[in-house]
Amino acid sequence: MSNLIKFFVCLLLVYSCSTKKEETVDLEHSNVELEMVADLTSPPFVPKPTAKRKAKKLIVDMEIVEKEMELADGVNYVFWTFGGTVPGSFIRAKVGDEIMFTLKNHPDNKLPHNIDLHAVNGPGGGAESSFVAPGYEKSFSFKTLNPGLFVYHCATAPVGMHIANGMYGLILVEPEEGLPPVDKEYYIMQGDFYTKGKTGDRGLQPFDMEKAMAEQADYVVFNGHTGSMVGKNAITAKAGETVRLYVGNGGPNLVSSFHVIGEIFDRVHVEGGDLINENVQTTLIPAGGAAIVEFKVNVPGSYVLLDHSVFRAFNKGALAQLQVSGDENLKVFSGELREGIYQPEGGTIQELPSNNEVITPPTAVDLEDQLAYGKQIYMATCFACHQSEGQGIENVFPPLAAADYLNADVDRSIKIVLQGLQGEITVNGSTYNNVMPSQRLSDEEIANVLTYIYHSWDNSKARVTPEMVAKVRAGE
Ligand code: HEC
Ligand SMILES: [Cu+2]
Repeated sequence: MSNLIKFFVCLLLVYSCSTKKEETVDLEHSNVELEMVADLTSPPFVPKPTAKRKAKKLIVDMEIVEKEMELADGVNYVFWTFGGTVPGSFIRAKVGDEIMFTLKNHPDNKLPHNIDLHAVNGPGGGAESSFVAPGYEKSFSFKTLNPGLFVYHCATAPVGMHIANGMYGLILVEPEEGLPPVDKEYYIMQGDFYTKGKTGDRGLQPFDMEKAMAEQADYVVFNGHTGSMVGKNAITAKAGETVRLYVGNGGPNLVSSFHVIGEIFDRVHVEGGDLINENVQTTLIPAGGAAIVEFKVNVPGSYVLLDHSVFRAFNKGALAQLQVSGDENLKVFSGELREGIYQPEGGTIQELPSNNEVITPPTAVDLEDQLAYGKQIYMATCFACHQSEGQGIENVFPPLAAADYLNADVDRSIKIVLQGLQGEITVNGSTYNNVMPSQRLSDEEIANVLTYIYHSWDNSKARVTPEMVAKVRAGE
């Protein structure tokens, strides 16, 4: 009997011990919880609500990736991205969070970048602390003082070019009590794109600085692609559900007149802030701004999201679909449903033969070969910045046409292509202080492209051989 009592006492002890242990484990656990790794999502998805959690140290790890992706059907573009997507990964924080931000620049990237978050109170929005070269990472921290939906973007010169190439995204700072729960949440961001070719021209399209400066967009798209949320990629909801859209506008130039055909926004957080407007048809989203729109979908069907500057929607790509399933509600809507009224008109999809210039670097046997191969490399690599006739762009990219700086020193030009260039230089009497990335080209390719440049546009007709490049590469 007493043995049995002992046994029970023991059992109780063990039990209380173990519960105690659990308690201490729990405490430790909640200490760890004070630091939390942020869940980052790709568009059109957003991370889980912060709900009622307390403010924390929030660790955000983001990697910049420069990569070729499709911009429209048959049209490719080299995007510069935060996290591999356009727009970049969605960050969801809470007011009072201390964000420990680490920005990594992938070693295969060609350019330095940084990040300016509009949610930051501090110089440059983080841009100065986060400037990072390929292969490096930078960390900085900031406290989220204001709730709201904020844009982040790269702010490395030329800033417009970095943004035009897709370097923007959204960070949501939820109020202390969180946002009211809804059934569906999505992440949408508009951006305007400028290509060398016309809207719809196939193949790999380089960025066009002149069109960007003239604000003549070839494409205006949601989430980096004309079809990002169309057809099988449409975002979805069920009839009767509440939908919240986090809508940003990366620009670089255009303002968005955001509208959903067949819906009225029950609530709009105007400009992403605290001001709430109700029963809104179209909300204006500035470049570098955002809005939170909320509505209840009452009846099933296909709802088109667009920039109501309609040529952008139907001819340049700023069009997406919300597909709502469920039962009819004839009290709310009983019109005849016809499919295919609002479809993109295909201005962006032209049946042109693909003239994607492939650069296979054959060995040049004579000057004529060198000029031909050199031109291909120029058009694929240097042209985006130095322009088609080597004329450059005032204050941003120096000219290579009749350029005193270029003609003064051939070895120096080789070195610039091999290693890149930054710091102030003077070309034909104008100063430039910018960054040229090093170019990943072979000795032969560098010899050809420089020979082509020296033989074009009133330059000195110097001839560059692969041996000369090899010597400079070896540091001789
Ligand atoms: C991303 C833009 C960019 C690309 C691509 C680029 N450059 Fe440059 N380049 C620049 C910038 C910016 C400068 C000036 C840097 C400075 O201010 O220090 C420059 C300077 C130069 C210079 C010296 C200044 C002059 O006018 O003579 C040469 C030579 C040059 N680049 C050649 C090339 C060649 C050849 C290519 C292609 C293989 C190329 N660049 C690709 C941006 C670029
Ligand atoms: Cu950048």
